[in-house]
Amino acid sequence: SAIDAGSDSERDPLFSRIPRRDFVKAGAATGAMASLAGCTGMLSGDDESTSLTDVKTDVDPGEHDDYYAFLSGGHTGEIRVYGLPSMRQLMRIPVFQPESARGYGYDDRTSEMLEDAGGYSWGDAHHPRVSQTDNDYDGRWAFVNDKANGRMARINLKYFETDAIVDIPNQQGTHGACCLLPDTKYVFGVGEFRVPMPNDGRDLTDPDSYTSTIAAINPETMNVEWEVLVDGNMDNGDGGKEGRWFFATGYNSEHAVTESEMSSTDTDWLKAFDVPAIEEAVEAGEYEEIGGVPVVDGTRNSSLNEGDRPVARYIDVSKSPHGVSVTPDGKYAIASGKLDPTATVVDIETLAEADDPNESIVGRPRLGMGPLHTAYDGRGHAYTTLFIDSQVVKWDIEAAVEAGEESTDPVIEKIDVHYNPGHLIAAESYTADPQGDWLISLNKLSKDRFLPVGPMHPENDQLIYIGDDEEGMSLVKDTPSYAEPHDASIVSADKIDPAKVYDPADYDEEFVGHEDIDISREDGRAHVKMYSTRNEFGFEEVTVTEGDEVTMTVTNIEQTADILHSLAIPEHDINIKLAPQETREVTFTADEPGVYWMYCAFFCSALHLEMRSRLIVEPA
Ligand code: CUK
Ligand code: CUA
Repeated sequence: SAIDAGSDSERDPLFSRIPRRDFVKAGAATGAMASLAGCTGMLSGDDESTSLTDVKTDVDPGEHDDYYAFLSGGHTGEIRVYGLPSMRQLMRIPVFQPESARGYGYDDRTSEMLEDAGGYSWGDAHHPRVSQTDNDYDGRWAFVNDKANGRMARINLKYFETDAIVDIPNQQGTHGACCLLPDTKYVFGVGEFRVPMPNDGRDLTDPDSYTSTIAAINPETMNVEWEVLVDGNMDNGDGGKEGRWFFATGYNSEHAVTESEMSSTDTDWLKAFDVPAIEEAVEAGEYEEIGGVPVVDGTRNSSLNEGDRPVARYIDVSKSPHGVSVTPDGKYAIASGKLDPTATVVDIETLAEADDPNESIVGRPRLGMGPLHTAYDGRGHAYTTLFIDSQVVKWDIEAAVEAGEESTDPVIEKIDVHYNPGHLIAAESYTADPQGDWLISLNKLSKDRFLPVGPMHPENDQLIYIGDDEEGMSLVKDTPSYAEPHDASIVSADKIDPAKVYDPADYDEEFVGHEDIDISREDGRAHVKMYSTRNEFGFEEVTVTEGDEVTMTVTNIEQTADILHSLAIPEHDINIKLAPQETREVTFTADEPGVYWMYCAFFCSALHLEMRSRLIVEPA
């Protein structure tokens, strides 16, 4: 291994295998750069005053950004929407966790959705991927995985809200998430943690028989169509551009359960799944049904991996590879070394014919310490985060293929980031036609870059301009962010068309207009239908009886964009957000007699404070 473990006192808490002194960078990049082969003085590090006169990095008041960036929120469970290049946070979209400003998890529809998806109160959102048609963003959906509870969620980009979550059978920890292109036929959930299959009490102490799966999810129905069992843990994934191959990195080919055993061998696998071959196996009934899903055996010794059309190919790469991404032209899959200073370039086209999939390895650029994730500018360059070096390295993909073997020659330039980057993402990097202007480095540590706010620091998302190959990369912005973005997708603003108000036809709830207000009560159930508008609810008081199960159906009848109301009910743990033309329903038990002032929590007008109504609960 290229990495030696230091003594305990030197170890960094985030990356315990690395002596701390090796990766805390002091000054500018200049010193670190001097030793780089292929470096031609185009370093931003030695010239902090790099002119960006031609580049508009700021967005004036009242102006719009050029891009939407969808950042995952890690274990906050949400998605954040930024504008680029301003890096302003435009919106937060709760996904796996209840959130009161959106009334997400408080009304009947969203609380039932969260309940049906396992009833967990949190998730670990890592990889937001936006749906594509013909290898370009179509603005329909974003998908994101839950690494904690083995789930995949779908966000509707008309309303910027989560509209479906699937609890993936047989997966405990869905890590990688991505789409099979060109047309998002499937969303793949890459299972990380190996568990007994099914995990029902069998094989508890026999780790060798644990397995993990990839799951193919239909983006329209969010049903899991099939899964594939594999050897080893899986990590990140990316789909080919041509609809055939899907790639997943993995570690723990040892099938161990401790860290030291998991990294004892020198190689692990990049797995290449042949999607049509898997579909044929499913079609032919060559699967076992586990957890209600057809599961195809893709382990190394499976009979489905014999013959000339194996369902899964195991490519040997240096130990514990982390990120994998397919180049915009669809030619290569590039896996990053993590514990090894190289990346592995796999020629996708030759995979189908190769007798030994290792023959498809065509390049191994030596990039630096701790390579994690790779993004693209569409001009033949790759950008890889170096977690340990705290840098982003720009390198030439074809030069890596020409070099063939391990080489530093493809490296063009490195830039310091602050500090310890995980993912990075370039504008439209996941499409066939990246924009090549902006890149965000999602740095796990900010250390001293911001005002101190206690022992928990923000992370630092840094904006880097990559549009000028002569001048090189330029760091233009630091953005503190709350724990803990892992990945992002950056989409041109004109490819997304959000609704300004709700279309009642898109949801099941019954629209309650001025004429439709009603209170009915039958068999201990009360149904209240009312509207909300500036500055009143449909009823000034609502009377029910102690013990009633009360359903309130409430519509915001405003036609005006941006006039939101809510219905907050004290002591009943209820706050439902109501955007213009939106109807929501909430059901609760009126279990304590008394008077409860229902009010509107959005500041909707000068008389917002007076927008209220009484819930009167009479003793039974
Ligand atoms: S993983 Cu977190 S930095 Cu979940 Cu994509 Cu690499
Ligand atoms: Cu409606 Cu405040």
